[in-house]
Amino acid sequence: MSYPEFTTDIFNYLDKQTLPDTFEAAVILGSGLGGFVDQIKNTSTIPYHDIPGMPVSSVEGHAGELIFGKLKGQNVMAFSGRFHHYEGFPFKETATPVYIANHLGAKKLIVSNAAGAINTSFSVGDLMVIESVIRSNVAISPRGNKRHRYNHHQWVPKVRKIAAELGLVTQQGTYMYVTGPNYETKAEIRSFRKMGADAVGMSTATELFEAARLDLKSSAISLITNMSTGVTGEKLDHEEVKEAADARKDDFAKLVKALIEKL
Ligand code: CYT
Repeated sequence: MSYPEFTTDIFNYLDKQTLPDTFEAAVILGSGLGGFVDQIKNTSTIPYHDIPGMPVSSVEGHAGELIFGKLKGQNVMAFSGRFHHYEGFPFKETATPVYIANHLGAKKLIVSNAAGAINTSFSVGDLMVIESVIRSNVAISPRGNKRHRYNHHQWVPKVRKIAAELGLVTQQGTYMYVTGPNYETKAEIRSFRKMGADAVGMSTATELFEAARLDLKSSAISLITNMSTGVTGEKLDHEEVKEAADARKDDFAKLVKALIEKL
């Protein structure tokens, strides 16, 4: 298995902790979706800043935590707080949770994010299962691989079936990755729509890319927290993103729980 060098210290530290040999799933929690960890039982929490070599987030109040515990009797780990390229992390560091998940024996990875809708038939609060990814910055691969591959798309029909069984309606679509940190311009959104994108966000692409490289089965869900710039003519703000995430957090938790069990 090949991991970037900075993971050595992280793995050494985690290998000294008393942890299960395998985990049914690892979950990366997007903006406003951190409340999911309340679902996990018998938790033990490691703050990111206790882990030597772990990237340290610059965003105030978002130091981040790695949570281990049980969900429906199965071992899970959750990353509350991820690493965005716009915070200054090199792309390979934005995939740190993926390296950790794979190293600690996670059988699958569930990635979530808050995203803006480009597709005008979407609504705030929709859950979009990510089918494919467009990278506004095609240099996001941390390792300079010529070939790109993903595996999350394989699981889209199954994810949507699991959601439907819970009575949850989902969208399916293409996630446009932008580096951020600022929201997109109206013209950018218009051009992304022409390119075939359904939602836009500033995370997830590198994580999915690296999961596939490590043969870690992955699936990704966007929570539509706002219509993207120019769709409604209203101004975007971070509060709106948080409110939308809050309103759907129970359904999101229900879906992730079912995916951990059934995917
Ligand atoms: N919304 C979001 N763009 C948006 O419009 N959550 C990320 C990026």
